[in-house]
Amino acid sequence: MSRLRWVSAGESHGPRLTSIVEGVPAGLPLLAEDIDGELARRQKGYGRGGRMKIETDRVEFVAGVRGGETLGSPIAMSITNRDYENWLTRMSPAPLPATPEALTRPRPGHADLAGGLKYDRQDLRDILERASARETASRTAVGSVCRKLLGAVGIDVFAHVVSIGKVDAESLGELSLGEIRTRARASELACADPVAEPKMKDHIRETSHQGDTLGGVFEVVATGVMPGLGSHIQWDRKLDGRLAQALMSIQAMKGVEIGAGFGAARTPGSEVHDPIHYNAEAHRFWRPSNRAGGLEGGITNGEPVVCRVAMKPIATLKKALASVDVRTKEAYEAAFERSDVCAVAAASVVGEAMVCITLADALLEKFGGDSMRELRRNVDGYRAQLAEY
Ligand code: EPS
Repeated sequence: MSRLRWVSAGESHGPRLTSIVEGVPAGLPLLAEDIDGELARRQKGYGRGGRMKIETDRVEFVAGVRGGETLGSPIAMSITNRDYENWLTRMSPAPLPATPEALTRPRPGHADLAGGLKYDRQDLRDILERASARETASRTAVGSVCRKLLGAVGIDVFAHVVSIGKVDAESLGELSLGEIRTRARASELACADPVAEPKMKDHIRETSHQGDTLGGVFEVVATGVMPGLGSHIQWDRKLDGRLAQALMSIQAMKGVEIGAGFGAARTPGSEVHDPIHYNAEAHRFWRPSNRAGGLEGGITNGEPVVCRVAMKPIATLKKALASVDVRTKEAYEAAFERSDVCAVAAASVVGEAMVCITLADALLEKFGGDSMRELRRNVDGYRAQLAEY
């Protein structure tokens, strides 16, 4: 039922990243700046490695946008890998020297070995180049287009980091979602708790000195979402399942929770489900709590959509783990490549992008729209219908 199709191509140290998104209505105002701002957010964050000093990601529209507006045709975008010029002898599409230096010691936790076995490659660079989280720049670009579309109908998506390693953000319960958003945007770690943030930084610094890496958990929140996106009628139309798939597909993610998530399994039902009230003046139903995370039966219920995502520590370690050379079968320590120590803040921006893409798809599925005028009219009509329900 997908109304939005997108695909990306590009290796981490290849010439560029390319993405194509099809299904965006005509007449959506869209500027390169809209996307570049999000690309820059993804590149920031305390704990990133040397690569981010090389790259300054900028999008170039190659198709689908004219005069600052979408045409309704596929939108193609390109982001240059500035690092490519340092990798010409190793990454050129033309035949490489007879004995290019091969990466033959798979790094535990990466796609190296599983991908090498599957694709029958013994130079594991052939796998890691595409498995790399550099690809998330493409996701962010596509997500920014979707963010603009959602913004046009009053939906906003933001993320904040709730833990790094063993340091948790606390006392967020007192804050409104708007305050959490503002504080997270101002934080180098996308963390809304100003007490926890320096502790998280210390934790990252100490872990880095030990040659180790850290994961964490971020939460993505969508506000302004109308009830009725997704559907209970078929397994693959349930929006909670689609969000989980989209978020889990981000490199290094190991868990996704919606609303109370795993906590709900340890709590009696009377403390998990959200009572229903009606505001006659506003002609709308409302809930005093949102433990469902805005989704019941795979359908949005009008409350904010809340997803939490667990990221494992980055797998490239200075403190290398045991591995085996795939050519000689001798035991070795895994190869070390330049890497980040902690990329949870960056991953939270990618999480926003994946939620934007999934919600935009569900929005177009419900409301259709070849043009923005048509989409807006359909959304307005539905909102009027809800008020009369
Ligand atoms: C990554 C390894 C590092 C990160 C990279 C993801 O790159 P390099 O191997 O060039 O040092 O910087 O992330 C990005 C390039 C990016 O744009 O986020 C990996 O192995 O996944």
